[in-house]
Amino acid sequence: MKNLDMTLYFITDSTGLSEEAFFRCVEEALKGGVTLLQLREKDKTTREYIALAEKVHQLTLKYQIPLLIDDRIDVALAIGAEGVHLGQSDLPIGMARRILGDKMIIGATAKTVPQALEAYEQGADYLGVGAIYPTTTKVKTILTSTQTLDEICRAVPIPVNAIGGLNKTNLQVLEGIGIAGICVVSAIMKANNPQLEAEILYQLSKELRSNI
Ligand code: TZP
Ligand code: MG
Repeated sequence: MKNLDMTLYFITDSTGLSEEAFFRCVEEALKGGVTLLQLREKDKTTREYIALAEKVHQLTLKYQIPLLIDDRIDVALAIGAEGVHLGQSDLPIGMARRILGDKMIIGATAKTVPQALEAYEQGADYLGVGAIYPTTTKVKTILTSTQTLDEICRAVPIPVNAIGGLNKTNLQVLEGIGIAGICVVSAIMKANNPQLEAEILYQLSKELRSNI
């Protein structure tokens, strides 16, 4: 198993932001202590995705945080990212593992126990499970109950992160569930002070884990 700090997993979304504002937010989040970062772009061409990923990678390397690329193993390989995150409609985890080898991080989305078991058996390093709450981030998703989240945590030995509509005011529903951490997009991307928000979320996520 890889030694991943999943405490605060930040997923970026550049929608509606200038490049300057986007990078300011990403760097502030890194300063605030996010422990893993995913670049998630849905509307970029491959060249645009690569150009942005290379710049984000310079920042994540500076803060020594793994960079994962959403959906695109070609982009991850091209820029030398630390890993990828794959959804249920993306390349199957087993195929991605064969292409990427053992060292690269592969994360998978799972919304049910069977999906979680399959992703684990095919070589996923961690799971993202949600949406726990409705989300304003552009995503095709359905809600996952905290009961299912709990069952998934018990079913697989790899780290499981909760995702979807999470922010500093609503993490109580995760208490007592064996998650490794939380994933957030808008809580940090839309914060007035992304660094402070990341600091707060990091502490809250750590407290959640210590109370399991
Ligand atoms: N997968 C399930 S919910 C979600 C993804 C990518 C988006 C989460 O975004 P936010 O802004 O933290 O609700
Ligand atoms: Mg995806």
